[in-house]
Amino acid sequence: MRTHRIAVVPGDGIGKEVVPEGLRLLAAVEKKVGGFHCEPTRFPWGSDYYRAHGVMMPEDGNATLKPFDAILFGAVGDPELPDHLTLWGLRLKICQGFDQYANVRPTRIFPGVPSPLAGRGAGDIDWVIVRENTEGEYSGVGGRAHRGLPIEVAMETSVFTRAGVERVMRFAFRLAESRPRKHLTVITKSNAQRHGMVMWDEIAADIAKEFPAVTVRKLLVDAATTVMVKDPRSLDTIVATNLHADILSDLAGALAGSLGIAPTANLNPERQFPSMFEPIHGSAFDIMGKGVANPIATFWTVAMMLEHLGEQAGADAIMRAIERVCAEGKFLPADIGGKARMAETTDATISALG
Ligand code: GGG
Repeated sequence: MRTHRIAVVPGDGIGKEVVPEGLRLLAAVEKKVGGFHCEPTRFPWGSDYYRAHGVMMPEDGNATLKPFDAILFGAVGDPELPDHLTLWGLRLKICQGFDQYANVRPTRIFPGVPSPLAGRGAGDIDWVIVRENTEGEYSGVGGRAHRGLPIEVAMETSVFTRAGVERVMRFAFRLAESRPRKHLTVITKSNAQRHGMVMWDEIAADIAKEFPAVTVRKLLVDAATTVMVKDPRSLDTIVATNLHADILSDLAGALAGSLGIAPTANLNPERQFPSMFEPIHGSAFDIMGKGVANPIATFWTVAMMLEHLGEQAGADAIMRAIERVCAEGKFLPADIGGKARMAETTDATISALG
């Protein structure tokens, strides 16, 4: 029996609801597929922990997480606390501390899930967005001076390192090469941002020479929003900076039906540190406690985690079950046009494993 140690950080809001559903599905997959066991250890970090202890996670939290094989994360954000405090105190502390530089965000329209794009359905969107995940606009470099005075100033500096851009580009090219279309769209804004983004473009063009089988398209981030809506089939693998990819992947999720389906993997590809898996959606306090959150993003997230752990059969079983539940349509949550409660969607997905 292969055992994988999983650190579980449900975090805030509906993160505390969808993560237990993900673990419930995971236990069912283990039983069905056999041969492996994921041993979860829960950490109650997040905004409630902050209210009790003054920090989102302990100072030595990353040292505690380091020996685990993977981290399953829920969501972070609380309407009573400043967002920059909660995000930097937990999610970004883990992503940056563990050098999880490649954030992989697949998007697909599943048969049975309505897209808000008129006339579009399954097959029209099949994208993987690679988000640079440790620097760029999220480098944390900057500061404020003359606080509270009329001459107050705030600076937020984007930092692009050659090593940081090269490694995420290489990761994205490799991923594009592994997919049938072998096509990579490089998102940029080098017409306006003439330092970091120009270096980004230059590095993309250099790395492209290592991958002759991959066709490359360069697209300004603003134009990319139009292409995503009007010509979604022209896109396949997409690489973008931390902020650009954050925004584009929300749009991608919405176009594929709902952010409630979209998963993400924060990868340290060299496996020097554990990687972290989470639904893209946030804490969604507006629906917290109602039992109506969509657990499908967490199910797909668990599938990505299993794939990373080498449990491909388990990952495939989850994806097939999600597709069945969506196609059948009887137990879809409200955000994708159904009436099912969260637990009913989980029960249906567990039944669909069989
Ligand atoms: N599960 C994802 C999550 O909790 N995201 C919270 C958030 O505000 N993320 C913004 C970002 O990472 O840029």
